[in-house]
Amino acid sequence: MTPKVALVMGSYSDFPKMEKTLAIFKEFDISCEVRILSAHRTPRETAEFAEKAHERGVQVIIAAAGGAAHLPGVIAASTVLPVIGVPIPLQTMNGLDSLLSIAQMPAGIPVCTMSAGGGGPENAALAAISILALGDPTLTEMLVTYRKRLAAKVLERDSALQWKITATEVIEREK
Ligand code: RP5
Repeated sequence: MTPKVALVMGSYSDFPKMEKTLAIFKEFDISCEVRILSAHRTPRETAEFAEKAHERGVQVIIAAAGGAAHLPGVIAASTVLPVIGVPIPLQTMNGLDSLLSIAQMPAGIPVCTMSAGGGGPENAALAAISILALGDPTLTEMLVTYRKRLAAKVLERDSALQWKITATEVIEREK
């Protein structure tokens, strides 16, 4: 069966930064088609991929690129599937170039843009899963559980911090 999500990267050099996206898909037991296609170096193959994605059964496309990051926009130009763009920070401008290249799309051709660096790669997977979850109650449940786990981790750290502050105060008082 064809995977319902596709992850496309502009270069193999983007792959290490996008492994977190694949880890989230693995956690949710979602298989993902993974490709390297460049808007500039392989424009024909990129357009062909985007044009045929729908008929292959792909429902959401994640496109990651850095620098003059046209890949998500070029893919979005050739499909009406939702496209989630992930700006990859390169050394020169720390991701601002990639972020603006992906986010500043002209009206009519949307690209849902994630953050450059930080949680961008993970959030791309979670956003794709939210879209798939519209027609899949099991995925909705899994997303709810995922959020509960995140909240539990924060509250656990909060308790640990409160305990540490109290302990430090007691030690200071008894000095
Ligand atoms: C972009 O150019 C790619 O997405 C990558 O982030 C950047 C640099 O590519 P390489 O020169 O490392 O192949 O198209």
